[in-house]
Amino acid sequence: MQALDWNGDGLIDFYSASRLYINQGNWKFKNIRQSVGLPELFDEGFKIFDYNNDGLLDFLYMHPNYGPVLYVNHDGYFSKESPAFENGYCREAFGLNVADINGDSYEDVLAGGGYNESGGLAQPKLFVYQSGRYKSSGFVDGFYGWSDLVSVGV
Ligand SMILES: [Ca+2]
Ligand SMILES: [Ca+2]
Ligand SMILES: [Ca+2]
Repeated sequence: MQALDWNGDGLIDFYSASRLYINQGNWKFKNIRQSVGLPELFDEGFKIFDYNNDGLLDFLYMHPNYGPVLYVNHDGYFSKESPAFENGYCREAFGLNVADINGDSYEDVLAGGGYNESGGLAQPKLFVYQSGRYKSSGFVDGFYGWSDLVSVGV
């Protein structure tokens, strides 16, 4: 679950379990997921943030078999950006988070481990933002672990 002011009206909205709830005041919330083009999905973690710094919040989720999947916000409607991740292979990977690791003002993505293509335990992956895409980085190296062993200060 993530709480944020989706529409900038000063009231906190939230996303949880494929539902984007807009706060209408007086403790009333309306799910607008379908009307903004976001899919109904099973995720292993997600993050809503402005990936391309255009002022519109975008949606990133961890597909348990395919790795991170990005939906880009185009004037309030989302379209799947594919493939936005270089070497994004993940299987049974759990969890992701974003932080600007290299200080270029664009959020980078840290994805949990899971398994690699040969069936062994995968290292957590760091994807660094570069010109609208994410490039896999060797920054995270030398240990194996599940996503709950990884923490990024945000
Ligand atoms: Ca709001
Ligand atoms: Ca954006
Ligand atoms: Ca960055």
